[in-house]
Amino acid sequence: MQNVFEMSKGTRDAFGRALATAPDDEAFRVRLERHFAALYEPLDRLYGDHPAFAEQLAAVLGQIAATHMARAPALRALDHEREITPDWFQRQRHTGYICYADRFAGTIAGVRERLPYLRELGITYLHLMPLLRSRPGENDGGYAVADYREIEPALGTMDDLRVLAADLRAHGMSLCVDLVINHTAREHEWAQRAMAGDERFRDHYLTFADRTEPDAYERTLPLVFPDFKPTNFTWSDELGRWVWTTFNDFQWDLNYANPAVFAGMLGNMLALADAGVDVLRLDAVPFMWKRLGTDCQNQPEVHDLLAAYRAAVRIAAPAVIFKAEAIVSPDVLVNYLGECELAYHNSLMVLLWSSLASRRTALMAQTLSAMPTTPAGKAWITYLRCHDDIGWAITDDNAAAVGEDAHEHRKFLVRYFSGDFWESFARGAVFQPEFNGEGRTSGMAASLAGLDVALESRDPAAIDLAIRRVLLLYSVVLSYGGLPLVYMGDEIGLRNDTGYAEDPRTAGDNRWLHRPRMDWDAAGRRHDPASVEGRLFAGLQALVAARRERPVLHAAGTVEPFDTGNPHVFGYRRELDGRQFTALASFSEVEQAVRSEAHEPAAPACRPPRRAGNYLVLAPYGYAWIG
Ligand code: OTU
Repeated sequence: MQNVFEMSKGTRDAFGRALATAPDDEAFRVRLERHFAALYEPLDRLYGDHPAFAEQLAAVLGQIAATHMARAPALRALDHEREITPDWFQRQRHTGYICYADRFAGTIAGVRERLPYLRELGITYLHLMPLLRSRPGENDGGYAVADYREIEPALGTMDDLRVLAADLRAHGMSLCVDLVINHTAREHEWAQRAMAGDERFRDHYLTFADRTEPDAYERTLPLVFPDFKPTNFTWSDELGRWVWTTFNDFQWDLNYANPAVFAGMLGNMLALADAGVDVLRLDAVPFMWKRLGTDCQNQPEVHDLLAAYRAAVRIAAPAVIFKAEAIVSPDVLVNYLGECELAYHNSLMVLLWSSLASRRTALMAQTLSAMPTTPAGKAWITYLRCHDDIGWAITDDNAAAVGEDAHEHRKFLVRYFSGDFWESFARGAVFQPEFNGEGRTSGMAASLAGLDVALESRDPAAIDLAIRRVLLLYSVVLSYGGLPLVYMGDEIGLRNDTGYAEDPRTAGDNRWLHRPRMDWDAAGRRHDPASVEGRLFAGLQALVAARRERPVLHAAGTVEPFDTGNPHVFGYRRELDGRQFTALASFSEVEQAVRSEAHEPAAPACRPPRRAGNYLVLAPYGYAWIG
């Protein structure tokens, strides 16, 4: 074996010890050697001085080997296939769908029955929102996990998940699930044992005898949910200590400076890999490491943790990839593609909505052009909406470069999308109004794009514009570059659900406005071309099909926004292996023209624009894919 020659002395010695206890399985040994440095070196940096390092490293290696040896034949075959097809998730064949299993289809078994619906839309990747057993009562939409080895009983069992994963696999589809890695519910066994007085488990969390340290941290620590609670710490009577709780008071942040926490969470990851999950969405990763005097996000140690996890899973179950959920500013976002194959492009999402409100595309073109290129072999998750609020991550520098004030623009967006602006078509809500003196935004895509207001007015022209807005935004999501996700219900224009206010478990959190139940009656109208559902479904289906046909949309291609000469029209070019693709997207409700020289249709276009002399004319909220 050859990789050993590239290891440093310390790594090689550790590798020698690891090999001595490794199972006698050639594929495993080759992989262990190939990825050992990527596993060991970050762990050594993080925990080299910790008294339990040797013991926990042995536990990590033991779990990796056990997972590999117990891997089902179908998953072993997939491991092998993906090792020789490492770009599988970058391919233009893939389009994803995100939903809560219960809201979409009641149970995990119910989801299986609805797969034909997803396939009809062209979906090949299914992200099911948290489905592990969460705490009873309020649980932040499942992001407060009490047991990582069990499925939420109302949704089914681990076997149901296994069967769903196999079914998806048989149809060339993959399965993504959430792994809430930054915190557990206070009902989790680790927290329970800590509260029962076990010091070993107390060290799984970040706890403090008095306010001295919390106050010191809080001098530079922002609040994610300022309207839920005024501090990042929660007093526990059982512990007699303050506990670090970045999110809700029942979500206890884990102490990743303790190698037992690393090893314990790895076990949870590997259990999901064993169930046949393809993609792990790692929740809230920026918060995994704390440092006094900082905002305690995006610390270098977070990247060491992710790198070590990445290597561990790559050795045990190489079919599995990671999706980082880091909703951070555009300058640090790309770092998450260092370790994870996928990361949410929240900048693109924010800029799409920003352009829709302002009808201007300069900020979008500026911000996207200034972003570093996507690391090779990785892909953005492009999306329009998800179960979370929209946090208006627009930096001062990018805003200033186009003559805007970032704070004022963010305030404008929050007002605009809550409907509080004279000509706003949107009907969203303000989430966490205390946040930065600005707030954030809740609401379904269709509602933010004006469908509620239009339907109430019974004005066919207004309804038409709302539909066009949703399709325009999805035209960019599906072609900008990356793995696109459709948020459940957007394909039929599902609107805000105000029912959340009646249920005490959800009433305090208006993100439930955009977590409706699937409306299968409405979905039943999807083949009626005169209905809103029919127009959106057919429009999206056509975009997904057009994407699939264009090899240039493989995520390995490059993308470059360009100046279309018209402030309302966003233009970008993609290129891959000599193939070219140009897209135009008009954020205006009236026709817009752009000079045609720069984007001569070289190949058949999807939605070809009308020609008028030297100009291409885009319909209201029109888009064109050329090439
Ligand atoms: C995530 O979001 C989840 O998507 C949310 O639904 C959860 O409430 C939360 O974690 C806690 O588990 O702050 O406003 O940079 O922005 O992790 C949503 C990442 C959030 C954070 C993100 C978080």
